[in-house]
Amino acid sequence: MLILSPSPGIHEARGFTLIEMAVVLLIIGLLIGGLVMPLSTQMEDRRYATTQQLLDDVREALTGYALANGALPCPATPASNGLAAAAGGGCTRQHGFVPAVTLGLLGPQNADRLLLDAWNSPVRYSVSRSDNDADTNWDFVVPGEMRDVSIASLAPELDVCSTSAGSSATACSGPAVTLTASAPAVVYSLGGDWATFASADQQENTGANLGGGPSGTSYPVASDEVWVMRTRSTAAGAEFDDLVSWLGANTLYSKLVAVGQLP
Ligand SMILES: [Ca+2]
Ligand SMILES: [Ca+2]
Ligand SMILES: [Ca+2]
Ligand SMILES: [Ca+2]
Repeated sequence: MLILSPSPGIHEARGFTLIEMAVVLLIIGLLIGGLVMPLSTQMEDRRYATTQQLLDDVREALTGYALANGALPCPATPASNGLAAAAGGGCTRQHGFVPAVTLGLLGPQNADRLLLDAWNSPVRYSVSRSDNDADTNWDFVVPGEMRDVSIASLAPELDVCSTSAGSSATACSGPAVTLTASAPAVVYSLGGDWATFASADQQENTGANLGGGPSGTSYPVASDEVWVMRTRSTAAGAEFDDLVSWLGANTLYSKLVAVGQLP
């Protein structure tokens, strides 16, 4: 005789209870939420990491250029076709852009031949204008000047602080907030909010404008010798997503000595 109805034991083992279904749906919901919701955050993280790597590459290229030439390159301008903007072998431009063509750096460029960060904004580059032997040639950007002045007398003056509070045009407010007070060069990105850069700390990294290139764009650049670098924040009034990197003077000296560019 056929038994058409399942035994009570099999019937109880079938399917999911409502509570089990609710737990499964909850887990799926959390997984989807975890993947979808912070997608913009993940993309921003990636842009930040990509730009950090780009700044590292630029620093390495700057160091290599100094090893070969005994000086750092002058910054580029929107009108210099990606080349170091130097007139007659000198350099009188403190704030500008990475001279990507001079450095042979590959990467996306805009219509003004400026190397772009992950937010399609040009990577900024500033140099020391220290002239300790007072011959009107800036010591770090004119070939032979570092050697002429000698290590003991070289005095790069660029500062990076962890806050803009209390800073002057030439220094951070004190040692506790000073990341460096003697950088020969600073390389920086204004991050995703490069067009607005709200907050005092981000405004510390701008202050002037530089244009004159084929695109007609006028770009905000630094205006003095002080920058701010700190952790990212989206807090209203305290926004910060800039990336500021610098060459270490002593690292540069030791490498230049090793290849005979400095005695
Ligand atoms: Ca000099
Ligand atoms: Ca200074
Ligand atoms: Ca920014
Ligand atoms: Ca500043």
